Amino acid sequence: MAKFITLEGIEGVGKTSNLLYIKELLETSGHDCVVTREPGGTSLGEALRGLLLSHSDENMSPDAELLMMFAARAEHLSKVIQPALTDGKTVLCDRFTEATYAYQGGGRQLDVDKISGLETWVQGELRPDLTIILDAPVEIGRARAGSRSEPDRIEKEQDEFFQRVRAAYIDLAEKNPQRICLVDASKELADVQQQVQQKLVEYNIIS
Ligand code: T5A
Repeated sequence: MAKFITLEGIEGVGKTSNLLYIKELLETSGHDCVVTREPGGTSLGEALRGLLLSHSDENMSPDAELLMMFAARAEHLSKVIQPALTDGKTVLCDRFTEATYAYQGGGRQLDVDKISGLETWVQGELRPDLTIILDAPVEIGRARAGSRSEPDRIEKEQDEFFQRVRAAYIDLAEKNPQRICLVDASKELADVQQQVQQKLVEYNIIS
């Protein structure tokens, strides 16, 4: 029964709004769920998240950013994700390595081989059973996210950065259709939730 499910997308596209809904669907189907997030999910990971997202004017080097994402991930896998899966629990994670391919690979334009090397080192063979990418045009995500607090360090990037992030996500879904899918998140929340439910059925996570 244990499954590893991740939720992805550009800023403001509705991950937080859909996370609880997915958890409820999973629990109704008998999954014992652990909900977590990246960067974060452990005390070290949350401390790294604070450094990664803090309102700093310092120009963090892209390599340092990449390595911190994977440092947080190594801790998260060892302390939370692997133990939960071993225990038969389903892990529902707000962002994971596909975010690194999209943000550090697409957005920052880092060499994808660096990312896949770290992915193999930190994760071995482990990949999510299903990654749902909530996809919407950058303007929509920006407008939704903009109604909240002051932007964090990554949210301060220009639209072109997020266009590259979105394109990288779409590319990941096209290249890995057996475990990564896109949902049209530009629609109303009820419609998005219906699409999400269909994907969970289609990928045999719930019946
Ligand atoms: N990061 C992360 C990397 O660069 N590399 C990595 O490897 C990893 C793991 C993390 C940041 O770190 C980066 C990516 C991120 O920049 P985060 O908190 O996970 O940050 O991500 P954010 O994208 O900042 O999360 P947000 O909270 O901004 O976006 P959500 O969760 O997608 O959006 P949500 O649900 O809060 O919705 C935003 C607003 O829109 C409304 C909601 O009510 C809310 O007001 N809304 C809708 N309105 C209309 N129609 C719909 N369908 C709606 N859905 C939501």
